[in-house]
Amino acid sequence: MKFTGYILAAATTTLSAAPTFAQEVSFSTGPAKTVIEGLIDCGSRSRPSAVGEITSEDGTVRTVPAATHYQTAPHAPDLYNACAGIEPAGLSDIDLDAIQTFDAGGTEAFTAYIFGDNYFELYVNGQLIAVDSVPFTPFNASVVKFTAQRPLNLAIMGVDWEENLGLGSEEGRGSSYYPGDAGLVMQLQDASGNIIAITDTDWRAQTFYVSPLQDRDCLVAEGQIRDSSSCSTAAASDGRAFSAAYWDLPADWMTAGFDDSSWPNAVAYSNETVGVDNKPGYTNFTELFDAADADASFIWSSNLVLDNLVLLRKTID
Ligand SMILES: [Ca+2]
Ligand SMILES: [Ca+2]
Ligand SMILES: [Ca+2]
Repeated sequence: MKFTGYILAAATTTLSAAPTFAQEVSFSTGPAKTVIEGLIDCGSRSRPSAVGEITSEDGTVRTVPAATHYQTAPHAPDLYNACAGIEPAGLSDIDLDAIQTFDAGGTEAFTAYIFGDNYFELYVNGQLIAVDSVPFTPFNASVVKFTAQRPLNLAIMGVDWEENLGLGSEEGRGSSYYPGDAGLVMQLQDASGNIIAITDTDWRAQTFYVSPLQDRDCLVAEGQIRDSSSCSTAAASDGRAFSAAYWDLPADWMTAGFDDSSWPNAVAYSNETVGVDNKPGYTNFTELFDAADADASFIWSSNLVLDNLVLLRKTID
C-alpha cells in the first residue's frame, strides 16, 4: 500500500466523519509469488488455501487473494466442516448451547449463521469477532454466537479464494485457469430465535480485488464505481499473462461510523447461480438460509466471478 496515503487517510478519518477514502485503481500482471503454501491442510478433500504476494504498478505489495486474520483471529465455530469431521444432517443435530459465545461489547445475545464462498471475516461494531475456519474448500458453514449492543453494525470481508494466485482462477471445467465464483449468505437471530437480519440488497458491497482481467480496458473504475461487467469470465488454456486490479482498503472500513453511503448496494444471486445444490454445508441448513418467512440471498458485488475481495456492510437497529 502507499504508506503515506494510508497515514493521511487514517488521520483524516480520526478527525471527522470523513468521506470515503478516495482510491485509485492499480494493476498487476501475471502470477503472484506464493508466500504461504496453505493456511490449512485438508488433504485431497480440499484445494490448497495458499496466499501470495505481488507488487502492483503503483509499487504496493499486494497480498492475494487477500490479507486475512486467519492465523491470528478466532475461527468461527463449525456448523458444517467436512475437514474437521463435523457433518450434521441439519440444525437439530447440533447442540447450540455448547457453542462458544464471543463478546462484542454488549449484553444482548445474537446468533449468526454464515455460508461463504469461500471465506469471511465477521466484524460487529468494529470488532473482529471470528473468521471462517476453512479458507477455500471443502465448502463449510459457520455459527457465530455473540453478545453486543444495538445498533449492530455488521461488516464482513468476503474472499473468493484462488489456486492461481494473482490470476483469480483455479483448476475447473477442464481448464487450469477457470475463474471461480463467489457469494455469501447469512442469517442473524436474536436470543428468542427471531430472524432480525438476512443478507439482501439492503447491504452495501464494494470490491477491492478484481481478477482475472484478460483485457484491462474492460474495467470501468470511476470513484466508487468498479464495474467489470464488460470483462470476459471465460476459462483460458493459459491465464498467466492476465491482469488484476486492486484498491486499498480504507483503514476504518469495519467501524460503525464508516460512511458507506457511496458504495453500491449488494447484488443478490440465486442458489442456482452460486451453485450450492451439491454442497451439504448449505443444503443441510436450508431451514436457515432459505427460511420461508425470511429467505436470505447470496450477496456479493456486481461481478460474482471476477470480484474476489468484497467488503459487505449493514447496520441493524
Ligand atoms: Ca469457507
Ligand atoms: Ca436463500
Ligand atoms: Ca472469482
